[in-house]
Amino acid sequence: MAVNPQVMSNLLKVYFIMGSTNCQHAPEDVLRSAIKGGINLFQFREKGAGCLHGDEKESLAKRLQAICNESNIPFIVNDDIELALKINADGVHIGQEDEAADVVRRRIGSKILGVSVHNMNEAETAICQGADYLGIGPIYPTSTKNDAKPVQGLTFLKDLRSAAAHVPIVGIGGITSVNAPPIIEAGADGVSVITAISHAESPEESARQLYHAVNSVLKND
Ligand code: TZP
Ligand code: MG
Repeated sequence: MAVNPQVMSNLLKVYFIMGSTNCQHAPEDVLRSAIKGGINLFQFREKGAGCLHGDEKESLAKRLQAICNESNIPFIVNDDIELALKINADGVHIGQEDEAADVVRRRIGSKILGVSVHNMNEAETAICQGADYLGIGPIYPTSTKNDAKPVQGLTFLKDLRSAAAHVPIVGIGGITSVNAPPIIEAGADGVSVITAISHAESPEESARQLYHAVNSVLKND
């Protein structure tokens, strides 16, 4: 763990994830709009048919990182540790198919480390190996990730929260401002979304609604 868990929990409230293939307009414009609406954290996830590689990928990463920096939004890179180190990103997010979390932790030092987990075993391992937060999902059906695991609903999230009272947890998969509240009630610190913001007519308005949906539950704690 490199980041104070309370600080991490606050960053997870509205966690926007995207890459060029998720956007119907210029990714820079989508990100600027989402930041205006109140996102707390951003992950660059350049994946899927037609995604950028090499210099083009790095160039987009740097442009999006610069936009995040202007607003003090931490910039996380999905999977690509080399890129994260090269551009000095604030952190990385890895899945179970990527390098082991302890190896990644040694490579990135005190940067933020997020790990996707699907069961208690994976969660315990990720925490022991230095994860700052755990990603849980897909909570609801999603068509954004074609190799997504089966929909989990809220059961694992609730079990994980009971077992680990203070571990920062974020839900992912098919989340909108309408279905976000039960995820926070089940114990997540926040929600991560791709389509709900990237395809919204107004990413700003969508991010604002997600922020209110999450905070309306947290305030009642
Ligand atoms: N991991 C599990 S579901 C998912 C990822 C990356 C996709 C989430 O995208 P959306 O559009 O918010 O459902
Ligand atoms: Mg991965």
